[in-house]
Amino acid sequence: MAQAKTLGQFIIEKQADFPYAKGELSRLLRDIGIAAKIVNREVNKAGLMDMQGEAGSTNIQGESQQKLDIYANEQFITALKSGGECCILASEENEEIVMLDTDVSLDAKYIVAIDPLDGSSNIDVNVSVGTIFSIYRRQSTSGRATLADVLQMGVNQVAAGYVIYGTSTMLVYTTGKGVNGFTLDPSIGEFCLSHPNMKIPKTGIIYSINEGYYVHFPQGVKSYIKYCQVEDEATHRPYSSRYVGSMIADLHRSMIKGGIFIYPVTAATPGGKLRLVYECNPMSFVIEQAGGRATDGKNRIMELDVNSLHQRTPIFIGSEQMVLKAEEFMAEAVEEEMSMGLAG
Ligand code: P6P
Repeated sequence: MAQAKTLGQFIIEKQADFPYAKGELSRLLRDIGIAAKIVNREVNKAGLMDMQGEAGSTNIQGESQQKLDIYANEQFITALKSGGECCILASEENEEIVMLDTDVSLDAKYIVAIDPLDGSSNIDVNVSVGTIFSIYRRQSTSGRATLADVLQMGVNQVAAGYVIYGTSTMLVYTTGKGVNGFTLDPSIGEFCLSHPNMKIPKTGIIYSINEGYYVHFPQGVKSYIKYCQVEDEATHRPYSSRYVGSMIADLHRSMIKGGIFIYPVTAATPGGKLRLVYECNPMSFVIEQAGGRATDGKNRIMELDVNSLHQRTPIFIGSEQMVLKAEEFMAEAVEEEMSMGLAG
C-alpha cells in the first residue's frame, strides 16, 4: 500500500494555493505539528509518568491546572519560539499574551492563539483531550506586535485546527480552502493524510449538551432539547444524547457523524463558558469550512467583536440544519418573552 501523504508533504503541496506564501505559514503549521507529537507522547503515558493530576496552580480562569496543561503549553511555546514564524502566542494557560519575538523572529508575521490541552480535567479518567489553535497575520506594520494584533475577529483567521489525542491522534486543520485530517502513524512518527476534504453532514441525530444544567438554560435551549427528545420517525427523532465533557471529542464526533454541540449561557456562566479567541473561533472556522454552522444562538461566532483575550461566548455549533433549528427555538423564545413583556 502506498505511503499516505505526510502533513509536511501536504503543507508544502498546498503552499502554492497562497500567492503571498513564502513558506512562513507552512513552517508555522509544521511547528504546531511537531509540538503536537511531543504532547501526544506525554498524553499517551500520563499515568506512567506522574503527569496526571493537578499541578497545584490555577489558570486565568481560576481553573486548577493539570500537570499536562502546563507541559503542553510549554511545548507549544518552545516550538513556536524556535520556529521563528510567530510573534505573539495567546494561550488559555497564560493571563497575558506571550511575546515570542526574539531576534530570530523579529519580522515574524503570525499570531497564534491556543488552548494547549482542552478538556484536560478528563485526563485522569482516560477520556480524549485536545489542542485547539488559531492563526492570524499581525495587522500592525511596525514595531512590536501588541494585544490589538490578537484581538481580531474570527473571520480574519488564516488557519485554524485541532489535535485530538484519542484512540488515535489526529490533526485536523483548515487554511480557508477546506478541511483535511491527518492521523499520527506512530511507526514513522508522522501525521499522515487520512481524511481528505472533510465535510460535516448537513444534519444528524446526535445532540451534545450538559443537561445537568437544564434548569439554568434559556427557554429556547430547553425547547430545543425537548424537540430532540420527541418521537418523530420522519426526522429520526428522538435523537441520541452524547456529551463527553471535552469539546474537541464532541465536535470531532459531529465532524464525522453529524450533530450539534451547544454550550449556552447558564446561571453559573452568564456569558457562556467557552472562550472565543482560542476555542470557539478556531473550531468555528474548521466547522464552517467543512460545511457546518457556528453561532452564539443568533450571531455568527466568527463575526463577534473580540474585546478581551479570555472573553467567553455561548456557542451552537455543528451540522448546519441542526444549528438552524436550534436558532429557531432561540428566536421563538425571545419573541415570546418580548410579547409577554409587552402584554405585561
Ligand atoms: P462542563 C473542558 O473543561 C471544556 O472547556 C470543554 O472542553 C468542554 O466541552 C466543557 O468545558 C465542559 O464543561 O461545564 O459541561 O463540565
